Amino acid sequence: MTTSMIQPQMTDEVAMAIAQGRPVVALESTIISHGMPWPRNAEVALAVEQAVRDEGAVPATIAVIDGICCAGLSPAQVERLGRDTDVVKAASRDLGACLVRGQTAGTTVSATMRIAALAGIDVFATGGVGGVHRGEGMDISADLTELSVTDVLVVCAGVKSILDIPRTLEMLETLRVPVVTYGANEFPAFYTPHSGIDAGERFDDPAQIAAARSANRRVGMTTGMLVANPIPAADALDAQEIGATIEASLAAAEAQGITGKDVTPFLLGRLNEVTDGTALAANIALVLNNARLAARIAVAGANPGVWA
Ligand code: PSU
Ligand code: MN
Repeated sequence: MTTSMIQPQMTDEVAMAIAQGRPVVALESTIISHGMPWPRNAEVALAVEQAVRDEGAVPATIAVIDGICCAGLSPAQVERLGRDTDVVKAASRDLGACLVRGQTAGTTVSATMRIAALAGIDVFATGGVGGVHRGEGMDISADLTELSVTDVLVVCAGVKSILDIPRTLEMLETLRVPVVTYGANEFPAFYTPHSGIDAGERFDDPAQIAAARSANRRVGMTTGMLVANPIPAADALDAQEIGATIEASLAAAEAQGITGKDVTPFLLGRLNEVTDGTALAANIALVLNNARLAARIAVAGANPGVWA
C-alpha cells in the first residue's frame, strides 16, 4: 500500500483487533441500504455482527458515511444506512465521487473489498456476490473484477440465479480468481444449495480453506478468493419455485426498463415482495451462515504461521 492511500475510519474495537492481529471479518452494507427492507435490514446487520463475535472474530461493517470510508459502524450508523432513502449504492469505482461529494453510501462487494483492503482486513462475508447477468446485455458486476485484483477472501452463498451462474463461473476462471465450495460437490445457487453445476474445488474444513489461501499467496497470487457456502437445507427454498419467481422478476425488470446499478436492487426488492417474506427469510439465514464460516476461516487464518 502506498502512503497516499487513505486509512478508513475505524471503531476502537476494529482498530485494536487489527493492530493485535486478531481475526476480523468485514461485512458489506449495500445489503443493508439496497438489499433488504427497513427495519429488518438494520436488525439483520446487527445480528450478523453478533454471529461473527460468537465465533471469536471481530465484525467490521463497511460503508461510506458523509464522505468518509468506515470500517466498523455504530448501531446508529447501521440504522441510518437501513432507513435513510438518500443513501447511494457505491461500487469501487464510485468511491472517489462519493468521497468528494460527502455522500453516504452502502458499499457493494467490490467497494467493501477495496475499503477492507485499505484497513488491512482480508476476510469478508456477504450474501451473494454480483456476477454476469443473464441475457446478451454484457451487464457484468465489478465484484468480479475487484476479486481479480484485491486480495480479500469473500464468503458468499454462491451466485443467485438472477444471474447467469455458468457464465459467472467462466468469468471467474478467466480472471483467475480461486473458487472453492465449502462442504458440497455442487456449486450453490443462493436460495438453494442446488445449481446442477459441479463445485470444482471442495473443502470441508475452514482451516483448509485458510491454508489454500496461504498457498495461493505463496505462488504469487494477488487476487481475492471466493468461498461458496451452501444455504443450510432447513432454510433453503424450493429450486423450481424460486426459479420461476426469478424468471418473472427478470421479465418485470425488462418491461419497466430498469438498467445499470438499479437492476440488482430492483430484483431483490421484487423477490422479497412477491414471495411474501420467504425469500427474505432465506436471505437472512444464509447471510448469518456465511458470517459464521467467514469468522471460522479468519480465526483459522489468524493462527500463527497459517497466513503469510
Ligand atoms: N446479492 C444479494 N444481495 C445484495 C447484493 C447482491 O443477494 O444486496 C448486492 C451486493 O452488494 C453486490 C451488489 O455487491 O448487489 C452487486 O450489484 P451489481 O450487480 O450492480 O454489481
Ligand atoms: Mn451491473
